[in-house]
Amino acid sequence: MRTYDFNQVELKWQQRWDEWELYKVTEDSDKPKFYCLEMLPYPSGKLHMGHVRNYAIGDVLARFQTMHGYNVLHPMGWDAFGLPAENAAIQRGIPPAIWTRDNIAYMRKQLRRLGLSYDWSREIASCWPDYYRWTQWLFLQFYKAGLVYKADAVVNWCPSCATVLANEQVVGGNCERCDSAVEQKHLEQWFFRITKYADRLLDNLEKLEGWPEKVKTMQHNWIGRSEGATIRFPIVGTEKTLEVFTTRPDTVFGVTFMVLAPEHPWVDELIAGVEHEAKVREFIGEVTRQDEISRTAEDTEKLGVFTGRYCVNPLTGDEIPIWLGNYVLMGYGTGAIMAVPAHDQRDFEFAKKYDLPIRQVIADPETKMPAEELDAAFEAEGVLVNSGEFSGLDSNTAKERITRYLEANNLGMFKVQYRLRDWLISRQRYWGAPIPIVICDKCGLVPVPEEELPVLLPEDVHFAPDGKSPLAQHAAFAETRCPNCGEKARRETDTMDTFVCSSWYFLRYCDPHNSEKAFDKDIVDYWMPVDQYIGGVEHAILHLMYARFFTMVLHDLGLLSVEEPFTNLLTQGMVLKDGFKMSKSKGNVVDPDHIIERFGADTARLFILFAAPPERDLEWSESGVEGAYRFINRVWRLVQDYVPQVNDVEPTTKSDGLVGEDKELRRVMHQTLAKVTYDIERFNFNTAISAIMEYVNAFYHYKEKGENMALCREGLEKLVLMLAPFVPHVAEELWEMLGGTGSVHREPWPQVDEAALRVEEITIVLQVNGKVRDRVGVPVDISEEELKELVLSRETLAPYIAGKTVVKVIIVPRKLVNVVVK
Ligand code: ANZ
Ligand code: ZN
Repeated sequence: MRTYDFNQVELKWQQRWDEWELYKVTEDSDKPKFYCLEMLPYPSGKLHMGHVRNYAIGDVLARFQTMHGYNVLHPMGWDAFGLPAENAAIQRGIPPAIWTRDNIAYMRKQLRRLGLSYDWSREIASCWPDYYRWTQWLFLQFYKAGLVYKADAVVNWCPSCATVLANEQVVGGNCERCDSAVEQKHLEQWFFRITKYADRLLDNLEKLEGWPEKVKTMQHNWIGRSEGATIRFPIVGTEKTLEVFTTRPDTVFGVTFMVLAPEHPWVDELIAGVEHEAKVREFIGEVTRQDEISRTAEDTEKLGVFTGRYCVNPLTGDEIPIWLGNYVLMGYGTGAIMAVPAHDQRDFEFAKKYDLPIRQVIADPETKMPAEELDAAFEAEGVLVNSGEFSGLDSNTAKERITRYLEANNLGMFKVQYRLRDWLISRQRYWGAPIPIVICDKCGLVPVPEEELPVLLPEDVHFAPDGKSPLAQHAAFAETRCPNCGEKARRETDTMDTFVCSSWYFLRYCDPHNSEKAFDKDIVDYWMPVDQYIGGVEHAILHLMYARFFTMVLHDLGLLSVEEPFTNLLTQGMVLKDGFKMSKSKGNVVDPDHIIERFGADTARLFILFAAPPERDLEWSESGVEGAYRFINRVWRLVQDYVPQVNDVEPTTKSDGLVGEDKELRRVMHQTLAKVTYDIERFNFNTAISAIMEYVNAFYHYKEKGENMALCREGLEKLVLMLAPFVPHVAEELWEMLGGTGSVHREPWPQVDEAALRVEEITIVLQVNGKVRDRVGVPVDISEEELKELVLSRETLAPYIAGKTVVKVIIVPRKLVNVVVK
C-alpha cells in the first residue's frame, strides 16, 4: 500500500500541468466564457495567509466552472509600483526594479506551489514597460477627452514619505504608511475628472445585483450625493455676492451669520485694511495647519474670527456678519456656508461660543410652535415659522418653493453636490508610471506623442530622503525637447498613483501581449465583464470605484462594450489567529511556506476552504489543519483499498436493480453530489466539504459488507471529481490510480441522477386483531416509532379502533403491522 506523499504528488502534477499547458486559454466562440479574477497582489516579498485564502477561493470556482464546460480565464499578475519598493531602496540600497523583480520571482514560485490554475502565459506586472506603456497611453486618451487636468491644490503631504497622499491615505491625521503627521501644502497636481461620472457611478450601483450590499453602501456614501441649492448673498459695500451651498433652503430665514473657510479665495480682499487684520491672519495660519479630518471632527472645538464685513440675507434683507471658521472646508460646496444656528449643531455651537443670534424657523410639526429656548440645534425637518410668506409650509414644500423663488429672482438655484472629489493621480515619487507630458515654456503642457511611448523610467537614479523626486534630479530623464516646437523643455517628473495602474489590468489580461494596442476590442468584448471578482473588502471604495470609472470612460471612448467591469463581487474575510488579524507586530503570523512544507498545498487549501465560509473571518487552527490532512489520507486509503478491484469495472449508471445497502449508497452519493454542486455555486465551500466528509464515512460503512464493484467504481469516481476543485493534486493522483487518463480537471462535472435520490418505498400490510384492513407505502428507512404513529392515526383503521383500547402494536419489519385492540 502506497502512503500519501504530498510532495511527490504535488510536484509531479504541477510539472504535468506545465507540460500540458493545462490552464492556457484562448477565445473560443463555441464555449460560454467565464472570467474568474482575484485581486492582484502587491509584490511585498512573500505571500501571507490572506493571499492563500483569496486565491484558493478563486481557484475552486475556476476549476468548478471549467468542469462545467466554461472557457475559463483565470489570470494572475502584479501590482508592482508603489512606495515600499522605494523605501527598500532608501533603507537598504536595493534598486526598486531589482527588489520588485526578486519579490515577484519568489511569490510566483509560491503561487505555483499552491497549484493554482492560472494561465501564467498572461502574467503582467504594472512596472513592466510593455504594461505601463499602455497605462501612459490610456492617460493620454483621458487627456484628449478632457478628463485630465492640472491644477493648484492643497494637498495632504507626508513629510517622511515626501509625497502627496489621497484623503483616504490619511488616517486620523497621520500617513497611512509611516504614521507621521500629515501636513497641508499647495502644489500643482494632476487630476482625473471622476466627478463627471459621479451620477453614473451612483446610479449604476443599483444594477450591480451580484455585489454585496455593504460594498454598494460604502460606494454610495463615498459619492455622497446631496440635493439642495446655491444661494447668493450680496456683500455690503462691494459688487460681489457670496455663494453658499445648502441642503436646507427651508431654513434661510434663520441665517444669522455667514462662515467662510479660511482658504476661501476672497478672504484676502475681504479683510484687507480691516481693524484687526493681523488677528484674522493669525487665525488663518492656525487653522490651515490643522488637517481636514480633525477640523471637521464632531468633538473638535468650533473656532472662528469675525472678518469685519457684512452681507445681506436676500430673503429677509437683514445685514449679517461674515466670519471665518475652522469647520468650513474649502473642498466642499463653495467653501462658504450660511449659518443657521437654530437648526445646525455646528452653527449652534459656534453661535453660543461667539454670542451670535439664534433664530428658530423650523418648528416641531406636532406643536407648530418654536421652543422657548433651544439647548441644541433642532435639526429635523418640520413646519416653517418666522419665515414670512413661507411660514406654515412643511420643510419639503418650503425647500422647493424657496428654491423656485430664488431662481425666479436670480438669487440662487437648485444644485446637486457630491462629496466625491476629482481623483488626484500625481505622486512626487520615482517608482511609478511616468506621466507622459512635456512642459514647454512656449507651448505649455504637451502630450508625449503616442509612438514615443513608453516614457521609460530610468533605472540609474539616486535616492535621498530629501523630499524631492529622484526623477526631477535625473537630467537625462527630465531634460528633453518639446514635441511641438522642438525647443528645450522639461518632462513632467511626477508619476501616477498606483491605483491608475490597477484600474485596467483586468482588460490587459484579456490580450496581454498586444504590442499595437492596450487591448483588442473584440478580444476584450469576448471576455468582459469579469464574471466573478474576489478580493479584500479594504478595496471596497477606491480600487473598485476607480476600476468602474475607467471602464465607463473606455466604454464611452468606444474601446470596449461593457460599462461595468465586475458582474459578481465576493469580499473575503480575514484570516485570524487567536482572534486577531495575523500581523508581524502581534507575532501571530503563520507562514504559508511552513504549512506547505509540513502538510502540502492540498491540505492548506482544504483547511482554509473548510474552516469558514469565504465572506467570514477565519480563525487559524493547527488541529483544523491536521484534520484536513487526516481527511485527505482517509480518502487516499479508501481509493487504494479498492484499486485494482474496481479498475476494469464499468461504473453503475442507474439505481434500477439495486436494493438495500447498494441502493442506499448510491442515494447518498447523488444526494452529496447535489449538495456539493449547490453549495459551490453559492460559495458555501465549507458545507460542501463537510458533505463530502459524510459521504466518505458512508462509503467506509458500506465497505464493511457491500461488494458491488460497479457501484464502488461510480462512487469513487464521483468522490474524486467532487474533490478536484478543492484538492487538485491529490485528485489527479487518485484519478490516475483509478485508471483515468489525462487530467481530472478536464473531466465534466458529474450529473446528479434524480432517480437515485428517491427513497425506496415498501408496502406494509395493516391488520387489526389479525385481520387485513389496509395497505400502505412507506420509506424503507422509516423508524418503528414513525410507523406506529402513522398506523394509529390512519383513517381507514379508525372504524376498527375507535372506542377500543389498543393493547399492543406488533411490527414485522418491512412487512406488516398488527394492531391488537380490546
Ligand atoms: C444651511 C443649513 C441649515 C445646513 C441647516 C444644514 C442644516 P451635506 O449633507 O454633507 O451635503 N456645508 C456646506 N458646505 C460646507 C463646507 N464647505 N464645509 C462645511 N460645511 C458645509 O451637507 C450640506 C450642509 O453642510 C449645508 O447645508 C451646509 O450647512 C454645510 F439647518 O446650510 B447647511
Ligand atoms: Zn514647445
